[in-house]
Amino acid sequence: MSNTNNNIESVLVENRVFPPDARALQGARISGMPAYEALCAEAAADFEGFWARQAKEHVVWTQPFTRTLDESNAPFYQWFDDGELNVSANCLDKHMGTPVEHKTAIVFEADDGTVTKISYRDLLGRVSQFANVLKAEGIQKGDRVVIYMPMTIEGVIAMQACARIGATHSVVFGGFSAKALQERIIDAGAVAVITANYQLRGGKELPLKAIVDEGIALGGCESIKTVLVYERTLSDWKRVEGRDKSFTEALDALEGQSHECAPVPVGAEHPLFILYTSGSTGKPKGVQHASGGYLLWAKLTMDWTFDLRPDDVFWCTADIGWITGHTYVAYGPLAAGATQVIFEGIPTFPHAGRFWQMIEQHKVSIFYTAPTAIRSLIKAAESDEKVHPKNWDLSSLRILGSVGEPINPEAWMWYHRNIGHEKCPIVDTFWQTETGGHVITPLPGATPLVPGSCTLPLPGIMAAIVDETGKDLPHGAGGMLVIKRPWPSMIRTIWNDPERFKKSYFPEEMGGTIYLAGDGAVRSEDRGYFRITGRIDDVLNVSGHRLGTMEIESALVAKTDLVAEAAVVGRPDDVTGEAVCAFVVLKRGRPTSDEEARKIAAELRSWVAKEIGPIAKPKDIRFGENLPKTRSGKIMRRLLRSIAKGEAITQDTSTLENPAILEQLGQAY
Ligand code: 6R9
Repeated sequence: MSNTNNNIESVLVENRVFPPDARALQGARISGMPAYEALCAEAAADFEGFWARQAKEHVVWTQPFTRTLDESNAPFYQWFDDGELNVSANCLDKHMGTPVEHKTAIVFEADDGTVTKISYRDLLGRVSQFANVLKAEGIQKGDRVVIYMPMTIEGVIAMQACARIGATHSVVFGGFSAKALQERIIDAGAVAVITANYQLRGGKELPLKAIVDEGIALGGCESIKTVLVYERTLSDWKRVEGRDKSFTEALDALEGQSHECAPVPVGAEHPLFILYTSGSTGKPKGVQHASGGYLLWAKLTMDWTFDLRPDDVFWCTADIGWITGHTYVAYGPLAAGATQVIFEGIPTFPHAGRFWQMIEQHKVSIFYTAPTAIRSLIKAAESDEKVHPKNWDLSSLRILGSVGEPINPEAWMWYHRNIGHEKCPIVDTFWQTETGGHVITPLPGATPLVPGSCTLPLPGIMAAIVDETGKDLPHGAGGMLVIKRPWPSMIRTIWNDPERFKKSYFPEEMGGTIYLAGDGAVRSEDRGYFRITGRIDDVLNVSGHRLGTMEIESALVAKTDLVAEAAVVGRPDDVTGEAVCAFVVLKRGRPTSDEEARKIAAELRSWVAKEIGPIAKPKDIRFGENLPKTRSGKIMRRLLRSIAKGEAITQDTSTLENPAILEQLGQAY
């Protein structure tokens, strides 16, 4: 990947260091490196004691735990397993009778700029009422509920209401297709879908409920008994009698009944949610998280990584359809009693200064976004003075964050100068759907920052870089990122597929108990800082979204009237980090004109959008008579990656049956 390679080169010579200044150090929860090191030492000396202390301090237990960590069935680790709690009570009820009760929990800014605020007290009321709706629909503890919602207060309410009654939610990102939704409903065995009639993004009204109908109509979704519809807009939606209800109707039906809903205590290991993510095979993995350990992590990392203070205004721009929107929108900020901003729209509507305008308007003090957003806003600011961040007052900012993919030092420096005005620490947080929350990240009041590096593991996270056999590698040597000991918010299993869980994350060659992240990494020789070099499996990272190459390949070959064979690789892209590049063999042979090639490419793109979602659409499509293969018939992916990048071919191509295809594949549509 030339982009990443450039980044690597610039990071290799990266010797700029930004120690925390007086403002960041002062009053920080973890102030200075000795404080960080003391926590690490405590965790190393008494691992279980350390986590027990954190879990007692940060979580309200209805039944205290006596066992901290059970490793008897590793890698199916269990944390605090005889304890009981309710996650929603830890986010809402806990604050009643404290100064947080009447504090604003959520500042919601709609796509059109309308602002709505809700206090912790009122949010508790809304979540309780909606939890009563779920109960009235017969939804019980342990049932799975699919949530297909826009970024709204109601989306968070839906998640919290599930947690309140012990139902396991599975949020599906609103950009996923009917087919993707159907697959997730079936795999999770969901009994209900919570959705909205439409979502509003960039001034456009996009259907959600209609996609739910379409997904269910694809078949196999008989488990679904209820579809609850939030009427986000006034537009009509089609109703299936006996199955569908609007939020208003469902709430009206409870008229006269108590608005309260006692939180249902669940065991610490009770599955709070399943979130599907891409892996190396065609089928997405249902990453299952527990209640106790996950909630602990959401709360703890708000304190550690963001050094949250009572008067902060926190804004994480992630959608609730991704893990970042789970931990740092739906749970973490509420568990920590923060005021947070939730934004319905997109960063470029009505203009590319929207983020900066919102920071000024809501006096945001902690801003957490993805490198891809930063890069696209840099581009916009460079081409149009009017949307440059200098036009807005960003002095409320105290801490900046980055997540989702490696941030290149150039983007880091721009963020530091133009958004942070050289005063705000940038926390480059490395983590994954599977880790539940941050695992390797700077601490704003302690860690000297190096652009492009996620620096050091959080206390208690035993991260290391190893070779294929699990042997530690010296600093400076690139290898595989692993975490050698379990941690409370780790993935518990893959829903319905414990074998895949073991195979994907705990390789036998390494002993079967060490967590393999799936990323390559290297530690700097001087400080031992981690730098993530990218995925080592067949997973692409496009705009911070994980996409499996196999998933896209299966979608392409499912277009059986057109496609004979397909291979998908990633190539670097200045804005999205990586871009999807597809190599396709058509049944009818190669297109005979540019016009035909463009037409088929467009058809294939919309097909992939239908099969998976618009985010998976290939940016480049190249047509060949066949694909370059080794003698044993394996697709030469390394060669495809070189072609996709447009770089000189250095691989041995002598085994190619048909060298002419190299030329054919040179043209991208
Ligand atoms: C939280 C989230 C996980 C993958 C991960 C890695 C990449 C995330 C990163 C980063 C470098 C960072 N990634 N944060 N790479 N620096 N700060 O994004 O979860 O969607 O599961 O993606 O994203 O490759 O393995 P998820």
